[in-house]
Amino acid sequence: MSLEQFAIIDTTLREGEQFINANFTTEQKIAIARKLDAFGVEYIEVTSPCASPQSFEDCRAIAGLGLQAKVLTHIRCHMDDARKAVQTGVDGVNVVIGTSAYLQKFSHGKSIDAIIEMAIEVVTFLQSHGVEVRFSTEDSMRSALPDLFRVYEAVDALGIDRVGIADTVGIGTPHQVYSLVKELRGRIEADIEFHGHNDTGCAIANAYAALEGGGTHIDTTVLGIGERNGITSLGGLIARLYATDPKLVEKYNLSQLAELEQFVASLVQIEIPFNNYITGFSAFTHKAGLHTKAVLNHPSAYEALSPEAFGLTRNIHIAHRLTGWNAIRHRAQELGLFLNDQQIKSVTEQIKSLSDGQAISMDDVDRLLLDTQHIQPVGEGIAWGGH
Ligand code: HCA
Ligand code: CU
Repeated sequence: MSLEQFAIIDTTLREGEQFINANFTTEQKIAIARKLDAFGVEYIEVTSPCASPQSFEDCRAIAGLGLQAKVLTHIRCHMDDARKAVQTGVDGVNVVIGTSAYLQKFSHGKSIDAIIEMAIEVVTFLQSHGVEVRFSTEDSMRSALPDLFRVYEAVDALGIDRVGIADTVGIGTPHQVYSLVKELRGRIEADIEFHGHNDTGCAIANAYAALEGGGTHIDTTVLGIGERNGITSLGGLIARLYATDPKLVEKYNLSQLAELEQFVASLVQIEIPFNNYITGFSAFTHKAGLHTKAVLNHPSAYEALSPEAFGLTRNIHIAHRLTGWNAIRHRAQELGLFLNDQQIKSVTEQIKSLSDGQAISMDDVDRLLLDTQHIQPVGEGIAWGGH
């Protein structure tokens, strides 16, 4: 039943800071945190206080903002880090250590037994400071299952709040993520968080599969920014959930998504991609005649998501050779013109021929319609309005 109960942990201020162009000032971090809070994410994760002196101060500043969202920081499984984390005033601490053979060998050199020993010490220490605690296994999808379960079961036995599965290199498929979460759900009591990278384009699908398998918390960033090509995007997850059932995301202020994304995009100097979920510039543009006809009759005919729900509008694109006469008739009505079907069809043919040779604009379409109106014989048409 996690689809009904999930929470979003937005990590734009931690994973997002690992995006190549991210170099947020304190003021920018605070502005992002406030916008995320206004959007309604349940958690905001910020960079480790151990990363740099300013990171420590920023973590403290954000923890002290009095946001609705809980503020988490993210640390290595190390007592020095844990001691620093509890000095920042955060609500919770996300602890991580690699469990795959790659990371055991090339990152920290620790055995699974040693990892469990450190985990117990760090988690117990954090619990004694009254913060929410999560323990995650970095590179989970390439870790041996018996190792993963041993680690998760050891921290679960401590009464930990949450464990995390991290698809650190974005290699998992939805089916694999679903199976892993499902199996884990049957073994432990704690909540289950999923953090998925997007190297192979599955980050949103994997996050959704995690929820279907019984996961409770999903990591996102605004526009999916993060290390390499990033993780599950906040807007993408929202789109996926909205399409399943708008009620699942009614707890969020959906009309603020576009502004939040614009803000972060400008800070990290990127354009919002044309094919972005919800806010891409063509996300609600309908073009082919077959589509525009049905959308004008009933938008859901070709829309899984309603632009209005996100404070956006749809665009009916008709100035091209794939256009259809129903959409041209609709445009004539918008212009206050009354043309009969034969005239509309004739204008449609003219638009198609014209745009076979060159790109044409909406002005060209309007001019053809207006010209047709002017040449029609007296008594055959009624002008509805000025133009
Ligand atoms: C990283 C760490 C992490 C941590 C995820 C988590 C990952 O590689 O920078 O804490 O669950 O992707 O493994 O972002
Ligand atoms: Cu990550």
